[in-house]
Amino acid sequence: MSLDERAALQRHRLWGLVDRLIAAGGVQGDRLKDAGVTGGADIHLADLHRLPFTVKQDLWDNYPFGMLAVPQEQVVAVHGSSGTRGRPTLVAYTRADLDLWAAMCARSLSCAGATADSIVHNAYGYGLFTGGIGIHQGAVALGATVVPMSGGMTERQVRMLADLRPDILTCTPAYALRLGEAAAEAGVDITSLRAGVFGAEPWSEELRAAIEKVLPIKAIDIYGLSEIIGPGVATECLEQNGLHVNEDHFIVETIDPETGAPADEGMPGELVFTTPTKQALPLLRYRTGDIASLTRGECPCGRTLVRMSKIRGRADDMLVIRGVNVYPSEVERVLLGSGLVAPHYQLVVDRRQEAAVRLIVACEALGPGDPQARLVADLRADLGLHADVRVLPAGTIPRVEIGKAVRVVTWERGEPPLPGLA
Ligand code: DLL
Repeated sequence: MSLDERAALQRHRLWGLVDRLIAAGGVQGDRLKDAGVTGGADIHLADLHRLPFTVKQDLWDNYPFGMLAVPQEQVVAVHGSSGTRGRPTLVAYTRADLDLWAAMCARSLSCAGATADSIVHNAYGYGLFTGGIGIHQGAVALGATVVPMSGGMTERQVRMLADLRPDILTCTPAYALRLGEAAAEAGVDITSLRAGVFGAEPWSEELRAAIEKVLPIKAIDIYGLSEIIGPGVATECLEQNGLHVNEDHFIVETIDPETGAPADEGMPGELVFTTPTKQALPLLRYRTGDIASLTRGECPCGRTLVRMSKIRGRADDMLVIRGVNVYPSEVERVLLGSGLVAPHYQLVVDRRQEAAVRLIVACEALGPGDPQARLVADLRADLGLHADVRVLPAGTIPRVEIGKAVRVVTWERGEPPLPGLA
């Protein structure tokens, strides 16, 4: 679609959204009225940045169904995220929302080269989490064959990879690594695979390289969050140069997380989404907490959709260690970039002495030799980070079988969270 055509479509849809929110009369409608907006006809795309934000706290305050913009009998499904910390965030879908979600996930899969002839091995978790069922419905909408594996039971997964010969693998990046290693250990042939669609957690370019080493695939990044729809908000194409945001349905902005002012194009900022076509839970300017940058301009693949960078991290996942701010994914980049350690690591924030919080980087060496001193120096040179690096025996760092990887753990008192740290 040309940029002008899409802008016209977005404006038309935004108009409808503003009218619906005002008519629904919930927290978002009230805020619009307080801001002096009487109807969607007043609002052009250029005015979007003046409209009120919506935040996760609004969903919690109105839990479970207080933010619906349709009568509850029109809701056909709920999903949610348990959150690595804090309360669950519950979201709701009408039948039309499920159709939209399936179409968006079908787009994501086709970004990775999937077609109606594909077999999609789906190892995202099925359940309240949006990953499994979202991708499942997308594969069905595409006309592909979906294998609904869910997470865990890795041996059985490897067996199915060998027997059904899928071309597309969908799971978290950490589990992709696990599956790659398990397939190698079992000595099975997984050369049918062509692409993997990996997301739900931050992952660096270095982790991508590690995955592409153990699996014969292009590793494609998919981004989404329950509040906006689930997976299918943005996906890389095979060019692997940024994630195309499905902005005909999810209008994206980046803002300065401190001031809320628009961030400049190409500069990192907090992603903010507006969902003009969702029915049950449409959101106006929803602040995600996720940090990325946006780039306009055509991609060699031909898509004109705005592209977002890989997520640097969530604003609330940032670690502050002796005055240095660092995202876990930045530590991952330095560790894996060294080529000296295996792609399994954990960051232990030692808070046993509140006045002297320190970071212990627990990892496993790839080969003989002790990379400890080199990694300490690299982290200091690259990130200004003073960290203790502990190289542990192979297999010590817990491997991800189900759900999202836990990259950061806190040590508050007592025994260390991993053996060998004391
Ligand atoms: O994780 C939806 C999803 C499922 C996306 C499967 C991709 C694949 P939630 O559980 O609500 O939804 O968690 C959303 O996860 O705000 C980000 O912080 C993080 N996240 C999701 N995808 C990525 C990604 C799903 N590709 C939260 N890179 C988001 C980095 C991601 N972080």
